[in-house]
Amino acid sequence: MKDLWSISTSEIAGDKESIMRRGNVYQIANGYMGYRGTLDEYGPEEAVGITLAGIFDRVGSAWREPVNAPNGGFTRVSLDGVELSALGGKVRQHQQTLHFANALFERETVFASRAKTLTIKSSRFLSADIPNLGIIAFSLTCDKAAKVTIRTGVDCNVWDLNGPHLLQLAAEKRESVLLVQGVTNESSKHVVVAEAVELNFGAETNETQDNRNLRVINLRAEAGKTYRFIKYFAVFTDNDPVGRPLPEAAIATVQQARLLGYEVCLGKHNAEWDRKWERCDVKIEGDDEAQHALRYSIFQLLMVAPVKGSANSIPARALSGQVYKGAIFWDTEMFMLPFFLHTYPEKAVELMRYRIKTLNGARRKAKTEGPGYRGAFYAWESQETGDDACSYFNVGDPLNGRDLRTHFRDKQIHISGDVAIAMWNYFKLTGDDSLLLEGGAEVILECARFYYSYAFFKKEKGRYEILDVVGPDEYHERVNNNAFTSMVAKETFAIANAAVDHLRRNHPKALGALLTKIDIQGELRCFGEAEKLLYVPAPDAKTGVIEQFDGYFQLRDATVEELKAKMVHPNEYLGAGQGLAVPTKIIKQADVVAMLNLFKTHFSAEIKKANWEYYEPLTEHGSSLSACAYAMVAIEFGNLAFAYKYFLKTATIDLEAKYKVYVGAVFMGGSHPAANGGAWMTAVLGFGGVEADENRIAINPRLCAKWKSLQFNLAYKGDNFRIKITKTSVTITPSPANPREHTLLVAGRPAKCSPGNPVTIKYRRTR
Ligand code: IFM
Repeated sequence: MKDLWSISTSEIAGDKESIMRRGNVYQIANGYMGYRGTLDEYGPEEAVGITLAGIFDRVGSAWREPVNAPNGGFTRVSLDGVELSALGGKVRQHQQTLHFANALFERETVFASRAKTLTIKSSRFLSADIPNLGIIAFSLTCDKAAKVTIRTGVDCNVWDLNGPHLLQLAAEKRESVLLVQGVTNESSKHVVVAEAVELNFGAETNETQDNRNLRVINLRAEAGKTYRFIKYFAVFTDNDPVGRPLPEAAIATVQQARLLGYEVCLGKHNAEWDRKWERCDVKIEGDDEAQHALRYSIFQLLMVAPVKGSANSIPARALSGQVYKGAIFWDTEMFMLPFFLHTYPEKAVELMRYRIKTLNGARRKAKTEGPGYRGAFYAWESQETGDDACSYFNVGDPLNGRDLRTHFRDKQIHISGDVAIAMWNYFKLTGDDSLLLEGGAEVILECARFYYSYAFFKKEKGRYEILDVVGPDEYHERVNNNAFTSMVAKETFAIANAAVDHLRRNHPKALGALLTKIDIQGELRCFGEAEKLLYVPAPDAKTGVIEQFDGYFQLRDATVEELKAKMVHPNEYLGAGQGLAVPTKIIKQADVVAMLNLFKTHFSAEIKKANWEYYEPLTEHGSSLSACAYAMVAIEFGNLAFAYKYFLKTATIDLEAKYKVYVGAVFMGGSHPAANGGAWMTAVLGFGGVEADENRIAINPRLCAKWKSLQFNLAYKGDNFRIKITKTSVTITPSPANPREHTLLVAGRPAKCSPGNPVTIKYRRTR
């Protein structure tokens, strides 16, 4: 039977591409850093990476990217003078496992050399309790007496796409702790790694060569005896508010951990993970494949969720490396946030604080990006300051190496509305308006201000239009009246008006101060008018189909297969100036369908069906965000079989690791947290039929054929509920700690839920 809490393999990934994919699939992370799923003895060639959240660097004119820390987890062993590596052709047996329950990576490898075997075992975790800390238990056993040398310590030869990022690297040993310090090239931020061991065998010397700070332990290993040691490493940077020199903080962290010992540290780490799963696990009865893939997806999100107080967000490739510049896209607000909002609001608040922290960057972008733009134009690819990391030439042509002009940065303006909607959803679902007062309302108003400065009033039509944009379908650039973008802009005006109303009623003083601070009083009236008069393409009266943008219906008919057959390079980009998709109706990803999903209560099931049927055959699904949007809309009109197929596609994206790793000439390989969030959304909001707003939670279940039951937790306005859905009933168990009664709507019927008392409501499947 499949273990639903782990993944495992006995194969060694040998070629570059497989090593890269394996490193993503088996990564561990704790929000502060991600450690790729590579083996202890690997180096930069095998893309070992300890990628740090929220610290970026740029070398020359190359793309700015997150910094990888020196590898404090490095260990390499020699047997009778022969250095062992899983890639060295001496492996007799290998097994590696990643445990979802506590993000523990284990490997066991048996090497055979000169008639002797040596078994290496290691278990590694990044502490969920102390974010700067990583711990590895390492052991080796020889079947015959042998001379063994262990080199363990900190390897500064880090994998970089556009590095090197750390300059002035200095290595030393303070008492028994190895220390490495460096500064980033662009903004001189310090990065410090300390390593301590708990080791009581062999003779130890120190070796600082080849850019490594190592202990060399020589021992005469006895036959059959196991030699075990524990490594503790800590990473600190100038982003950590430690209030003392970073080396001191790093040394103290590893020394304290060593004092506590492996078991105690692991126990604390496990306790944190138990709490995460207690709140966030989803149980599917009757479908192990779906259960496993969904759990892996949730696991990925939990691992990379920002550390408390960091105001960091989650990059589009999470912490799986420097890919995609470690940048934060709309992926976070639209695809990951719902999971955190519904299960783990303490993480959602960090994601939203990140947008408050980067508001000034968004203001700078508005000022510099276009004529007369005002307010907040959020970065398409956002890093630590909120200035845009997206280049005007963001895709390379794999045929000739030339840069292609793309308009992701300057025209994909829906990003600001995505942020505003997310900010408002945080308030609606948590009931907590403190974030609005902390800067959230300012974000919303500045986003509305941006759209007002961008919108064009067509006198002859008496309406505002949003012109010259790129919607989610990036294959068609600079289009007018893109339905998704216009709808998001309209909603932003509505939210701005609602936020002002809320503050006026509840925090009039704070509202007054905010309006004065950003000098926006005079514009509020305009937002009201824009909310009413902003044009959004409507469903066609006959067909119900919404035109994706002006003129879309006039584009050439084509099929995805036809375009693919015309490609002259496997990584060819289908958009930008001359892309094959540009003159055709072929779209990159859900666009109108993404809108129908985001604004699901605005449209009937018939409209959803009509648009889904029209657009799905025209969609390349060239982005990992696409499948879940199509799955969720399919559920809305009852195509559960399709939805299930696309749910699996989304949920297994990183398990199967078969996604494309090049967009044009640009390497994009890494994990896909937005798809992970999409898997959760499809299961809980889609099949579970959960729909929460500021007034209530409604549950309209549409379980797919295979699922006997679906169980999950919901956090709502500070209270918690456990929900179990079967094919005929919904059982709601409100937490006994809830301070009040709630009324949930189950298949349209009110269910009174008082603290601690389970309620079961029978329902009939309508589709
Ligand atoms: O944000 C997405 C975009 O919509 C399509 N290309 C990939 C980006 C990051 O996932």
